[in-house]
Amino acid sequence: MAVTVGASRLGLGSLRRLPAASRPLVRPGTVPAGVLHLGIGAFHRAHQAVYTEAAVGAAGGDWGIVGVAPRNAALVADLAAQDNLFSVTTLAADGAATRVVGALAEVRHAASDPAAVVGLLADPAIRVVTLTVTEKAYQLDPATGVLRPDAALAADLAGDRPPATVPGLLVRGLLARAAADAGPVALVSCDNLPANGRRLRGLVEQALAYAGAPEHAVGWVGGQVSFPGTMVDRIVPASTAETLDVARHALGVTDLAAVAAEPYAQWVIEDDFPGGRPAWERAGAVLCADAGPWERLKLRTLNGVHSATAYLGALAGCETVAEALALPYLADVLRRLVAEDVATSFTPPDGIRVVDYGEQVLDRFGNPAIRHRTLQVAMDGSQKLPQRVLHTIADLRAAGRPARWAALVVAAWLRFAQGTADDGSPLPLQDPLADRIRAALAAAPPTPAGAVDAAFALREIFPAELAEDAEVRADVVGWLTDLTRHGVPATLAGAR
Ligand code: CS2
Repeated sequence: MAVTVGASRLGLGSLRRLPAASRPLVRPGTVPAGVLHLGIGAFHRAHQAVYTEAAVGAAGGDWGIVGVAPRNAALVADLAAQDNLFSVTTLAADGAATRVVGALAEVRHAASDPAAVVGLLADPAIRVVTLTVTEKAYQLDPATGVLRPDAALAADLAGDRPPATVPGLLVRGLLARAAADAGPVALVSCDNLPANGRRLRGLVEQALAYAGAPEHAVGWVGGQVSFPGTMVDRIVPASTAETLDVARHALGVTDLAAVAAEPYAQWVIEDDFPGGRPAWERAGAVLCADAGPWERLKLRTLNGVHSATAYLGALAGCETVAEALALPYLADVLRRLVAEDVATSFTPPDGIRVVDYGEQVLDRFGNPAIRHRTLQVAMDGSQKLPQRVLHTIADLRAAGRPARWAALVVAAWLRFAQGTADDGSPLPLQDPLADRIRAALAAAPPTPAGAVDAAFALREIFPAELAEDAEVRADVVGWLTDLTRHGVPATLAGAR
């Protein structure tokens, strides 16, 4: 007899019917809010929400999360209809496990209700604000760290409308918090940027100045707000219909906010929380004084190799990262990128060998259960290349060393940005600078050297020092010539 499962929806009412191993670690709805999170995408739900739930489960505390979606109204509606519950499916190569997470106390939609978010930022109960808002939200010149607001942020900071951007919300919220003297708070960037804490501080301080904030408010922020840096890590692809199917199968109810992730997770956090924090160390996070070495390790190795795999894989017609890794010779080339370029470009955290870390990264990328699309990782390349690849090149060149493998990644990005895969099919350039990049390439002479010179002239991406380095230029032109003439497989085969 056919039984229909999954007709009902995940929510408080269906918790009792879940398999015991799939139930939340805390009683949902009973933990008062203490954390405000901006950007409740898949990554937050499978990372900070999981850590925070485990911390509260182990050590208690009023650290429920108020989750804010800047734009995605459907996600807010889906979560609200599920009493703020969602599931995380952990996908190991040899099986999956699904658990409902009870970390969210509330959800909000910033675009339709900015006043609620501003109110929360000024609420004394909120003592930690975490952010996953992607690289492009920070709007700082990568070379100088100077705020370069786009039109939307400039309008927010001019103050003649309700804030529509994340920095705009932060500024308005902090001004309200200062006016209410609502107690100290930590603003915690969980985005994949180097020195993300310092960057967020730079953004907030400059945005306050730009907005003409009164001196006492600026002083209050200076004394009451901390900006701990963090390194976050877990591979969490965008959810698909298949993700929801797997969750429904495991739970017996429908979860429209389900996410799936790899088993591995890491969180390194600078311990600077003037208003207190969840006991994240009880959930396996590392609390330390300086997350910098961990950030460099992760951004240059994991993310650098990820981007390399994504661009080369997409050009070769591979849909997923795991599929791309199986391209002949790609893993060999990535190993040389790690051993010869990445590992020699910086000093890793004590006790870590970059080459071993790189092997672990390749293992994680090869997980066949994770269907991470190359095009997802390829997105926003202009915002990712600096910390993932260009800093490696800059440090190697400053030490007088070559950066040949890192130059291959730049060439692969450039060929991707030119818009056609090896088989001639179109590749989408999803990037905040897409128009600038396309225009520069369209105006360039139709040769690899012409394309490299045009790209290197984009100061928002390539600092002058790197762009004027003849050896780097020659390496990138060489690789781009190979990729253009022979395609990815032959380039990799010839590269060994
Ligand atoms: C990826 C990251 O999409 C990307 O650019 O490189 O999201 C990556 O999966 C995470 O940083 C892993 O922690």
